[in-house]
Amino acid sequence: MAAPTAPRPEPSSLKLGIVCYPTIGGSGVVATEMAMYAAAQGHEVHLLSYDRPARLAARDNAVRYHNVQVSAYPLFRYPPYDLALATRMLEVQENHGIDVFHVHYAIPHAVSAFLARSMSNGQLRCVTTLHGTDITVVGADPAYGRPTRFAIAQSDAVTAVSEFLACETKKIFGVDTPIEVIPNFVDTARYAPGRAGRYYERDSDERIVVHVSNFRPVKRVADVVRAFAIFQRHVPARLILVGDGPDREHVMAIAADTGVQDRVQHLGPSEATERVLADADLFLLASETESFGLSMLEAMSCGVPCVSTAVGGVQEVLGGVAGSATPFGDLDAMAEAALDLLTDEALHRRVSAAARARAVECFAQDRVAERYFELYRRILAGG
Ligand code: GMT
Repeated sequence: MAAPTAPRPEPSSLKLGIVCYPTIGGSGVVATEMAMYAAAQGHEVHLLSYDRPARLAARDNAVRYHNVQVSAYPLFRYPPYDLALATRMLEVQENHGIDVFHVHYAIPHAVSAFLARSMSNGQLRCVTTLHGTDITVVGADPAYGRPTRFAIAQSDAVTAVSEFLACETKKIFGVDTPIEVIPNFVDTARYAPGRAGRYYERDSDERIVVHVSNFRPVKRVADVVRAFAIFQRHVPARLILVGDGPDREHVMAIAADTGVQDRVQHLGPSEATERVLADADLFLLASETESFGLSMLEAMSCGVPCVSTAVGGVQEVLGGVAGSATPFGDLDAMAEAALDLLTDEALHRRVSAAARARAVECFAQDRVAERYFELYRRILAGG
């Protein structure tokens, strides 16, 4: 955060505090993967959240988890999570001598970090990573905008996961704080083509189309189903929906309305997405806005061509080679792009190889994580 603290000698191994939401959304996934990667590199990593993140629980790792408990007092209609988090950050700072906290998703984490830092007499350093709706949807809400803008400006460093999001942040908040773009990353060894062998029983000509998300309204999963309903008339295909969230029932109702319920299969969020994606022929995303699209990157890393709405930072991820971007809400265009990829074998092979190559060259975990380590060290060196 902004107040000056004495520069410290650069330690080779860092003590990191990572704060995130534990849910299946991309910001929690990126934060948890970063925590596990940093711990595997020999750094001491403390992860703070209100629940143990799913990805952390699933694998053995050296990350130390700190639960943020919010007590419910009858007076509290809305228990103050931001205060409880600030207190937990301060305790972890005092007990473990954290070098840098890295908070993922600005609301309310950046505000809690500001409070913790104020309570620590400026001893606490914090990087804030902006992910998407913390700026474009929630951050733009007048109820949250001013403290979020303030806390972003107070961070020692701010990063955004795409150029689009960095620009939106400046536009929406009018901040002149430098925002470094550090994209999301993927474990290209785990998300790899053909790694899992055949995952689905299927007829030889049946195509598997996958969508992965948190089923929030912004994801427009119903549009994924509607586009699928259009192109499955021309090619035998099955739509696999992975994840869960508020729109799931609505989405399954749309599948019934459009007469494709037998061709749409919903898998819960705990399904190993790397296995599902590795055996897919196409990834579909119909979001209204998407600062990055982490699950799309995971599909690319598995060599799966993607069709997405041309919104937010999606094209920065696709790079014009990993699939098609079609206008938001234009379901015919989306269906046509999908059909092209599913019926032209040479095109599919070419785009599949390009998607994998782009994931490896631009978004591999080790390279991107190194940029965060550099940033932490710059802050510690007082830069
Ligand atoms: O902003 C959200 O909807 C939640 C957030 C999350 O926690 O999943 O998603 C955002 O962050 C992801 C990770 O950086 C990005 O891949 C998503 O594109 C972004 N979502 C939106 O912009 C809608």
